[in-house]
Amino acid sequence: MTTIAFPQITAQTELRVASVVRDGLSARPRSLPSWLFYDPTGSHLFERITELPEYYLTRTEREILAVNAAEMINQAAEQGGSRLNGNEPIRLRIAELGAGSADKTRLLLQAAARRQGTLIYEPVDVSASALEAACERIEREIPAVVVAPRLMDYTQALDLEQASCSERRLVLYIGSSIGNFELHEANQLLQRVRAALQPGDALLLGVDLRKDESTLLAAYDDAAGVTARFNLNLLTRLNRELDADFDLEAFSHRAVWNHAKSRIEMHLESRTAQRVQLPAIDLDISFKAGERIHTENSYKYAPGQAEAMLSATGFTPESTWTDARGWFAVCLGRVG
Ligand code: AVJ
Repeated sequence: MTTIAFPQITAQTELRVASVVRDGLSARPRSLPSWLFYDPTGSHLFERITELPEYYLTRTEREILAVNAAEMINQAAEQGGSRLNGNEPIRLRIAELGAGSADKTRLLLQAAARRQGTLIYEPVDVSASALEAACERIEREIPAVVVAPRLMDYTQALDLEQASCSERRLVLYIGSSIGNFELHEANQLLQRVRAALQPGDALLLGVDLRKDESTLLAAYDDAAGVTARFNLNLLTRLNRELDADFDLEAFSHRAVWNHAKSRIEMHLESRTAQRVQLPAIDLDISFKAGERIHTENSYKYAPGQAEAMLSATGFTPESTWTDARGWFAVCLGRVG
């Protein structure tokens, strides 16, 4: 699908994959960026992760949204002053970073559609197939929503056309996707979002909070082994796309809690001393037994930290919603 509709983007992605893999596997310690997980198999495995009993994140955030969606929408639309003079009601236009599976998004879109009748929803994603799937699903499930897909890599640039003066934009960045970024990168990303918005616009940010280590580790090393398959699928992808000869049996999934950095790390650990060849990028690597490739960071924030990040990047934190256990937080930040 992607190949037919967007050949340039496919070619760009191939070049980008080759270049990040060459850099990451040559570096010490070796690492690969976590966006490489999301090929079609990886995206499917991630959907399965969100349903695992140990993976509390999706369930917890969905519950927060289910309870508070109407309040979140009303607040985004009505608080924070207005750039209008008259008393014409403000209409929201909802953008989302990452098209996701839109399962949680639906709760917010429904609440907004209830408030204002119809709604424009702009999912922003680098994957044309993810956007197509989101359009199809949302328009079928919520007829009051018009989907306006935006094909771009929001980690590189965010370019949204200016909302009309009777509209206010609400950007969704939920699912603790921001947790994949180092703190300085997360700040840059929020600054970029801020720069794409107008005064009065808002950002709804979902973040996973710190909790006991055993709960965190179980969420990233589930009993059914789905997360292990998700992690190892990265090697399958390199075998396919870069002609590599990774032996999947010779690597193990590792999830580690890095307390100093307050993040879960995922690694792929070489079980034995071995050589791997990646002829497409002219690379030949020797792994020592126990040597790791760092494949993901998933930051876990302290209470108040997300609000501090919003303040530091040009937003005013207005409200935070959380669950009874205080495991996950959804924060509304306003552009002043
Ligand atoms: C999609 C980045 C929120 O960090 O929890 C799930 C990805 N990695 N299991 C996360 C993931 C391993 C997930 N995010």
